[in-house]
Amino acid sequence: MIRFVTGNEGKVREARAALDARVEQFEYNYPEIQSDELATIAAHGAREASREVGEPIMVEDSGLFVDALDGFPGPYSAYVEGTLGIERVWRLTEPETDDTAAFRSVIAYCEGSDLADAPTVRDGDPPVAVFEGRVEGRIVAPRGDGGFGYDPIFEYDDRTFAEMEPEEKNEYSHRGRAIDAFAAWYGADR
Ligand code: ITT
Repeated sequence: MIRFVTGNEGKVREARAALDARVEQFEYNYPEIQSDELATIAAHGAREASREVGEPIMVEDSGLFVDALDGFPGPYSAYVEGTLGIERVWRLTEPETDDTAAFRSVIAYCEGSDLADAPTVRDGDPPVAVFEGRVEGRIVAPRGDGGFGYDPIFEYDDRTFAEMEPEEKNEYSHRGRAIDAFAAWYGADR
């Protein structure tokens, strides 16, 4: 059983859809460091949480990167969602000619022991394996009431993520892709 340390139930629903019952939500409010790099934030969070929660453990850090806004809100997406709100992020983008954006996700996983067979490992104590996923789309006026967070303003192939069923969003989404990369390494037999 992997403990997914997050306060975000939307993330847990999506991880479960891809990894079955092998994921259990664990709420532990670890201090999130500030960095421009999602992998640095996620790896640091996994180390902090593993000391408190034990292992195996998974932390995910994600964000929306709007091209016309030079990647804003990026690693600050949760803060901006809570302060400006998603509609104002759409309004900031609306006057721009370029409406493209990407969601990015980094999963950090540690189980205490050596992870040398993982494709990307951040050395440290304990070592942390990281898996990344990314999806490109467009920022649009809010539509749909599924999903969570910025889903209503992120359009992929003519529909927003909030207009898709969770399984369908998982097929295309940054988190779905990061989880697939993780699952391909983690395997079915643990
Ligand atoms: P934890 O840190 O507890 O896991 P969080 O929601 O604070 O939960 P992050 O720090 O990783 O997560 O912030 C990610 C932000 O990006 C947050 O505002 C999310 O709503 C948003 N986000 C991430 N993935 C998303 C997705 O698939 N759809 C919509 N918004 C997403």
